[in-house]
Amino acid sequence: RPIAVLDSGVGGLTVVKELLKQLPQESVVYYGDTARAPYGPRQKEQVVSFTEEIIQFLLQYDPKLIIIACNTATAAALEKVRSMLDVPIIGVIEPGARAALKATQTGYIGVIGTEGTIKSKAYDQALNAHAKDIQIVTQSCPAFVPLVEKGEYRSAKAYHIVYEAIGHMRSYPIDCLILGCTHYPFLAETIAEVMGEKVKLIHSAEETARQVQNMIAETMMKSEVTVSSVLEKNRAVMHRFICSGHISSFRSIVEEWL
Ligand code: DGN
Repeated sequence: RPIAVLDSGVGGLTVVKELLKQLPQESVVYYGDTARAPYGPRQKEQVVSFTEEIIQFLLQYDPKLIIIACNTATAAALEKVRSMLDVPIIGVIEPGARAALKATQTGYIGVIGTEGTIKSKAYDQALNAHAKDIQIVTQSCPAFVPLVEKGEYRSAKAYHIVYEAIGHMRSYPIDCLILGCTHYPFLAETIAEVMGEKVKLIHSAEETARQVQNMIAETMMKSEVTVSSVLEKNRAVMHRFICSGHISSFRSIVEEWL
């Protein structure tokens, strides 16, 4: 049974990349809603209904676990869809928040994401659920996703745009900055240059894959070795990538990023 991953477009491939690295024995089925991306500026109700639709579609692959690999969709829809499903489902917000809480020493955590994610306050809630004395500084960065999709990660223009958006965050004693959007890991070097070396960047994708690894290990420990699990272990690993928009640009991004 594969791990199903969904995203508004190509950004969730950063989570797939981590899964392939950390869990090479697992099959993945990925759905990128490229025809309707970006989700960032959309109304919450619309993001919820798109997410529900995609999950219904992915259930035909009988996934062992579903990952909403999009911060905007996690913020809008995770709670609702979780209550409707028997399959375990996780988002990318909780793992990122947990990693930041573990890493911070000053108690000041920065969060950057799309307008939808920042407006939802989902990271604030996830951080405050575990620690009350944390100071959270948030900033939406609508210019970052288009920058990444144009392949501008390290240019002077990229530095200027990143500086304009988050340079002011340096006036707080932030020691952790959550990259709360699937696309931002591509800008990590530029973001690090702007924020300075004392700020640790938290990659939600990496943390999410780690949580999946723990969940799978736990289930394996709980279940006895049955004939079907032995058979499953011996099955070939297969990855499937599906998108709602044009296949050619999606295919070339999958090939380039993975
Ligand atoms: N995947 C989205 C996110 O992580 O918030 C970014 C792309 C978008 O839909 N704006």
